[in-house]
Amino acid sequence: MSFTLPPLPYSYEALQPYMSKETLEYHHDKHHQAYVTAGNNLLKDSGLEGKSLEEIVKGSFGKNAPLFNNAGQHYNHLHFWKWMKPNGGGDKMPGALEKAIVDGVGSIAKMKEDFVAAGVGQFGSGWAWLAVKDGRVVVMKTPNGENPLVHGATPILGCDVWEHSYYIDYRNRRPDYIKAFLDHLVNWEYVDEMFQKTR
Ligand code: MN3
Repeated sequence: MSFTLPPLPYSYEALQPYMSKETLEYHHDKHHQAYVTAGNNLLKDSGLEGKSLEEIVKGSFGKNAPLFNNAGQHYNHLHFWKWMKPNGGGDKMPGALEKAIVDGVGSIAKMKEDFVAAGVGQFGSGWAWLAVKDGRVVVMKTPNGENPLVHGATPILGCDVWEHSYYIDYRNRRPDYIKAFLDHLVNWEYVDEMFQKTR
């Protein structure tokens, strides 16, 4: 396979005022494109050509750092665009997903609190996650391009906390960015779609 950059599933203005057109132009067109371009170059002669993206992410982790960083970020961003939608966020979500979050984390409010704390507590660049591990929904954080796939879990929601994801709109206010992501941007139907695949 080779990596390709799909268009955003909404317009560049669609997530305003919580994520600006300028942020999406830089983040999607420049940053994600750079992971795709570098990933394709690094995939050549890596021994992982012909594998699925998930297999490349898992197969390069701890073995081929340059390829892992770019393939991991390609995976993360492919889903990140779909984990958001206009008029998203809030507490209204499919019932089975809500129940699994309550069972795993305690309550929706606790999940949001833990998710913000994970993103704020990730020193430097990385991601905050909801993931399914051993059949339970958990909150995780990872540095740089890592994701739950390489820690024995399946991601169902991720928030990019690299500065390129929020600095234009929020400057250094990372907590405000993550709260806005949860309250106004999350596409819970897509989270549920990924959750259902773990059942
Ligand atoms: Mn990013």
